Amino acid sequence: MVKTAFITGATSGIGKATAHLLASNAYNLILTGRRQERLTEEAKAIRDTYNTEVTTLCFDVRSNEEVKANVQKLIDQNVVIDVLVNNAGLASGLDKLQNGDVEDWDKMIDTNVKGLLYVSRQIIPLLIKQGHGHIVNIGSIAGKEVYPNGNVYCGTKHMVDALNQSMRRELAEYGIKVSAVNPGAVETEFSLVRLHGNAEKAKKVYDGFENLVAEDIADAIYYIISRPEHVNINDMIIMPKAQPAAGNVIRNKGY
Ligand code: NDP
Ligand code: 8X3
Repeated sequence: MVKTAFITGATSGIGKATAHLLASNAYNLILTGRRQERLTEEAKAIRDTYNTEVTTLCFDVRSNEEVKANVQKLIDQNVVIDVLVNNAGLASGLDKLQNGDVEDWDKMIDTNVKGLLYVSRQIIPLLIKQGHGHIVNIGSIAGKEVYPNGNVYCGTKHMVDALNQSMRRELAEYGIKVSAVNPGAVETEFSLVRLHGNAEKAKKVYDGFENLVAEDIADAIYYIISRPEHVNINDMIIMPKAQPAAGNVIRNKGY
């Protein structure tokens, strides 16, 4: 039986790598993000390479109306969703709280917390109706620890951690599995976005140590969803060898 995965934030980084890995393992995909041209390009590349079905939905997870309208399209087509990867997210700014930009805070809270809630609110009833499904929430080491200047981003990811635990407790009785992956530093577009497009500064975040790559996290997500049905991986923390804790990177040691 071919399975279908719904991945938010599939236009870049972890979401994109997960889309490719799942397609290579015969999953059909529903890929979402705000950049339609990237979705179109990626869908074509995946179909051409893996011969799997790809649906793209272009919407902003911060808009409950857009989320509802797009999930409704799937409901109208009686689509079965086996896996939901709640991945869309971002950091915006890296300032001390007293210097923080309220627009940055709103972006992070609206995307990482409210966006994840809006998507989950629409998809969970489908999974309950189906009587099966697996939700993988992408948290962060920033949801387990905090570090200076991480304040609001860390707060949003602590909320993802809490929601992950809540969902698992609420959904087990419906046969739905809930897991989280919490990575440390992964080189994606994450730092470029966090540093408001400053590519030079973003590159420096990964200087002098071997960061994780998006494929490392995709690999963990695939591991989680490919366990036998009676096994659930509740929570995973994945760090670069050179990052023993949040905000703590050992540089220039050759690893
Ligand atoms: P990228 O910036 O490379 O990818 C982020 C993805 O999220 C993009 O596809 C983007 O798509 C999507 N996205 C962002 N905002 C919205 C929105 N409002 N509506 C819809 N989609 C949105 O970063 P990563 O791949 O690194 O990040 C993925 C997840 O991993 C995030 O939740 C992040 O917090 C988490 N994470 C990242 C780590 C890292 O070090 N990179 C470490 C720990 C966790 P588009 O712009 O097209 O909308
Ligand atoms: C991203 C990882 O350590 O930059 O969630 O907060 S970190």
